[in-house]
Amino acid sequence: MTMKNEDVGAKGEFSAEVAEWVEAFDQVVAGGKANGVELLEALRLRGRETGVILPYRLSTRFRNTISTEEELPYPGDMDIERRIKSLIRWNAMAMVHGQNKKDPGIGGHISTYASLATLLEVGYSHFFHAKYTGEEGQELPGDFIYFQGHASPGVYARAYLEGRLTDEHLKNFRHELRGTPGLSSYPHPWLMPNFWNFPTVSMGIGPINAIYQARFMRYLENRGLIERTPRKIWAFVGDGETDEVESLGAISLGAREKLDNLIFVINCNLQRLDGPVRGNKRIVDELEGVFTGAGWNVIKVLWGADWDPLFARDVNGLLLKRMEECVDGDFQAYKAKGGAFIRQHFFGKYPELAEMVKDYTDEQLTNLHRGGHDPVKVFNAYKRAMEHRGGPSVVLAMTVKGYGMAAAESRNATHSEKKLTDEGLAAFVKRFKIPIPEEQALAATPYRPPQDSPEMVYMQERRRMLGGVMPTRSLPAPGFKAPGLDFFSEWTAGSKGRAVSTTMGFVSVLRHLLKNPEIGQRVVPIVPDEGRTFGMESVIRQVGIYAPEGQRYTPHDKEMLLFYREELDGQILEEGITEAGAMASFTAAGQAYSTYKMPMIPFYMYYSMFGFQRIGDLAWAFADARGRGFMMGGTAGRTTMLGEGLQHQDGHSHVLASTIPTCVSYDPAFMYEMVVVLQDGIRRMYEKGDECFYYITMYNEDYAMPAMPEGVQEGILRGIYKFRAATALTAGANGEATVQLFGSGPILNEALRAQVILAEKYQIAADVWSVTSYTELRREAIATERWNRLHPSEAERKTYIETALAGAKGPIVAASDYMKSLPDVLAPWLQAEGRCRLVTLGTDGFGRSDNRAHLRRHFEVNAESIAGAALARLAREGKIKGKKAQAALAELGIDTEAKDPARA
Ligand SMILES: Cc1ncc(C[n+]2csc(CCOP(=O)(O)OP(=O)(O)O)c2C)c(N)n1
Ligand SMILES: [Mg+2]
Repeated sequence: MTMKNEDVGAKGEFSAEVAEWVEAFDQVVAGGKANGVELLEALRLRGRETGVILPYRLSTRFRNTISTEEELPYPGDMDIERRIKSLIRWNAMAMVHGQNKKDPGIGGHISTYASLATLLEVGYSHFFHAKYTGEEGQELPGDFIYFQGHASPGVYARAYLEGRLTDEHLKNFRHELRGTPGLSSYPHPWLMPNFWNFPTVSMGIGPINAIYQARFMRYLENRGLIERTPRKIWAFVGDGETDEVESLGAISLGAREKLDNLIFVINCNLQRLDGPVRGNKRIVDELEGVFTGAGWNVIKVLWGADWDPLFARDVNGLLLKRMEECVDGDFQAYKAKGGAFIRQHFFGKYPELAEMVKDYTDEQLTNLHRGGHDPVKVFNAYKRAMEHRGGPSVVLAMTVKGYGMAAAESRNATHSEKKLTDEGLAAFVKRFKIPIPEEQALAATPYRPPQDSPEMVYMQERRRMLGGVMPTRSLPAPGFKAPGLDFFSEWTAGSKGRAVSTTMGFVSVLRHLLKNPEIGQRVVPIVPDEGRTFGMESVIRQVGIYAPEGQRYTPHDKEMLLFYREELDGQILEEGITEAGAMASFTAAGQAYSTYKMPMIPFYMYYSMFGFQRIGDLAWAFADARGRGFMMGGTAGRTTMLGEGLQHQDGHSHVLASTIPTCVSYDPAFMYEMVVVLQDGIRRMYEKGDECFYYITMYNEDYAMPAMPEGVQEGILRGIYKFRAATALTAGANGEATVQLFGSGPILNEALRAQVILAEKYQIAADVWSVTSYTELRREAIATERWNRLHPSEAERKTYIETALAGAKGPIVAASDYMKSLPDVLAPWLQAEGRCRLVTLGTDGFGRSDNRAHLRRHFEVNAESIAGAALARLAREGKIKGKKAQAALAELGIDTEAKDPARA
């Protein structure tokens, strides 16, 4: 064990008596550091016995983790690298500035990249591998980088220098809809599919996705699907961003699974948008404690080399003491106010310190660097992080927000700075020695030196050595052939009268898929501690739970057939209770077709209530990342998920799913519907390469699954088909239907029961339709509508819903286990005689804990309510008498004066 030098206090801080003890300690340490450790341990134990207990501290002294003596020399040409960095700084700033001059208010950020430049550039020149070379000279894939999203101007500026982006691109920053090619504000693979890989700008999404990416990389390696490589996942994170629960909430996984392929770099510029991150404390101390506690290797880079001589003279520890008296609000003020202020307020507090800097000019004091702006310190930190084994590393780098922008440096308002004044531009050019004439400086013209200039040659050479430019995202050819529907014949044949749920059915489909010789290995079942809820014990037995350490214990249920099986090459990602973590795994797996060139089929199975409303932003980022896979919303439906009540009963996930453009959602009633959707989903995403993913609800109500009728496949996929025509009924009102009943999920069964009630009791014929996706129907309808709107001179096209319903007469009663707004999305296309034909029943309102019968009565989606709604509507249309309908409601047991469930 090595002792961190910063833990050792300077003797001058202690009383004479204590100093003697410290000296004695030093003598012990002189005999070997292990002796020192032993002594301290003994003292700690003795202290306990005597009641002297040290408070537990996870943070060390406010100094760099790596001492000057331990530092390795810089391997690059610092001077040339500084010039390259300056050019990037200039171009990043010029791009944002120029765009805001042209188009005020278009936005962009200058100050974040200004603080991050050295942290990125040291990486670009020495660490970020686009490729590795294996021991036999073979090419191995490279690192992944999660960039701080709003530092994107700097990433673009480097790509511009590299010649990957043109002047046109820079002109079109944040003008994506005007000139082409445009540059998107932030990292969005959806918008720049050849450039960005990982969406990060929604704070917290980058860090959690990076952690699970590192884990998923190991998963693929341990399952033998990809080669083990030295590559790393770098995540650049804002210090303010760490307040997001997603940022720190999963860090313990990193240490638990020994993810030494993961490096966080936290850009501690001490500020966020409004002001200081921790004005009254030090964010670095806090983060150090949190990450150390979670088992990470923490490397602090606080002070630049120009502080080294001062520390060297700080024999009595007063300088360090002074630093530790300051809080981040003070550090910010020092940078904002400059040398004279620093002299007076920082050094001036103690005469010895004032004396220490008496030969320094104010300008020198202003320019005393923070560690994150010192390439040597940053290089050493990264190197140590790269070489660390057995767990992840975090580099806490102290920087200055708005570095180099005199008037904006460290100001509270700096985050929102988008333009510089003429003086600011001139000062920038001077400070960073940008070789352009004044006129171009004032016009904020981007500058790229000639190709054969030393800077350009050096920069290209460094990237060539490291395998190429970054970031890039390549689009591989579509993956593999999907199994045909015959592969799913067990489910298209129906359950032969056996009552099963769609959840149970899905789990059996999953087991079957896992056995498929072509694609079984690609399936990634993901569960956040709900495997048993979905009856997945048999899947656990079949393919095991992924556990990087295997199973180091004998499970208590080992003797049983379905024991809890953990394996190094287990296939299931059992996440524990973290929907966000599970979604991050889903994201890593759903992008694998591009990131690892290894198309994987993740099935993320979860409690539907804890889906989109809980991890909605991660799902949005998944779509942005062009993720593919299946989100399986289990225990779905406000009335089908019985007993659990308000916080568990989901009646709106389909509404939320509909908000994500690439999310294709289905609410199947029967297993044949589900397998038709699954088969088509695999075909579309992995064979055809469609940019989409799926949300499918699955329920826990058991009923007999019918065999697939003839000719329904297209309807299932497009969203609606007639399941049982009125004429198919053997009793009651045969003949042409005067009412249409729509049902989805298990509520289709209620519609079928309503069909019988209407026929037998009231001699009213109704057709029953299964609506598998209101959202897909609406999307098709609005696309058709748009075409009609834009082509008034051509023959009007019919929407699919209108075509499907052609000839179907009468009012339409639509019922589902979801909110009324779901069927209502079709209202514009369901009109007749100036009136909407649609009567919607749904589960608006808070859930209740009770059984299904009571829940469906309460939410008015049971068969009686459906039949009653049809009768009431027929009465309103003058087809039957109002009194008759009223009496029918009473007869059907409907409490007409009950409180509206939507507000109950
Ligand atoms: C979830 C979310 N909330 C708010 C924002 C708006 N926002 C963008 S940058 C920023 C401040 C970032 O501060 P920090 O993480 O410290 O980064 P810095 O710019 O200081 O490097 C905020 C609030 C966002 N992008 N995402
Ligand atoms: Mg910050």
